[in-house]
Amino acid sequence: MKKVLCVLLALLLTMTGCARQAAEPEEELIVVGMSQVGAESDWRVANTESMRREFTEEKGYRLLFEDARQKQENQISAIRRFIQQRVDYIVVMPIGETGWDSVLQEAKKAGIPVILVDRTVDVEDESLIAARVGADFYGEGRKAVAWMEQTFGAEPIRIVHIQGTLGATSQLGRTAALEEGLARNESWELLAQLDGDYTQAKSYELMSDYLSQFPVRPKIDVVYCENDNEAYGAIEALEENGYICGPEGVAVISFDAAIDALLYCREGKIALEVECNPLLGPLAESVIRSLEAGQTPEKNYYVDEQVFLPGDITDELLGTREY
Ligand code: GZL
Ligand code: ZN
Repeated sequence: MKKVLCVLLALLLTMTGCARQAAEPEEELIVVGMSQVGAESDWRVANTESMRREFTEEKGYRLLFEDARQKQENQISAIRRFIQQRVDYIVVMPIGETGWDSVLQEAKKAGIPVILVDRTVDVEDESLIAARVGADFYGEGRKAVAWMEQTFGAEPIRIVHIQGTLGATSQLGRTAALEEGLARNESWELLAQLDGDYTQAKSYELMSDYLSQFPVRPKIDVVYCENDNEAYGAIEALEENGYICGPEGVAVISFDAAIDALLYCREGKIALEVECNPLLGPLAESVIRSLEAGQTPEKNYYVDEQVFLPGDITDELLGTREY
């Protein structure tokens, strides 16, 4: 008899228990549609991880994440799907700066705020963007060029320039800084400008093709790589062709400061690392929080970034790195 009573009591408890849950309105999740460029670099993978860590159910979000595989048309169709699904916010890491006006007009008409992360877009109507969380890419480039001016002064130097994805804000800023440096220093010679598209494979291939055209290896003083994955590809191609990357040979400059690149830098294979911080999730989430609270966020949020020389790369520093 006692057993029956216990079973009945347990049954009653679970019944009221699940009834209580049913009675509590399911905590309204904030639905965020997120369009990511792709997975072209270590930086991009770390950026995705940072965003996913922030927009979780525990923190009150339902994240609809779409990877555009490096194609703007995939980003535009993802944004249109987010509008149809009537998400609460759209977060875009835009691949390039142009071609966004109409789809962002559609988002505005639907009353869905758009937050840009990382790169920016070039639109007529600034009100299409609620806020941007990213970096000063032109400033990053200027840090690299300042190091070149300090290191080489008016010495004649021969430079190979490997650009990032053409039209990306990060490529435009880093390229502008170098081109200004070339205009300022007539003893600097630009040997080649290659479109590395931020990938290791493409940079390896282009650097190898470039070097293969010479019967005798040309003197190269600096290879200016617009991200670390390009630097990995360029270093492999240079070393295969008998070049030394280091203080006695080619000075490789790179952007992002991923852990693998910092290790190359500690060995001296990369002369200068300009940090570009991918951990933009917390800032992006704080913008949505402020919009949820009815506040007007800043137009631009910039992350702090530094530069690293071989001597800076200690075990302590490496221990603090998150990507
Ligand atoms: C920079 C970002 C760039 C990184 C590359 O914020 O746009 O794109 O520097 C990435 O690694 O591919
Ligand atoms: Zn940056």
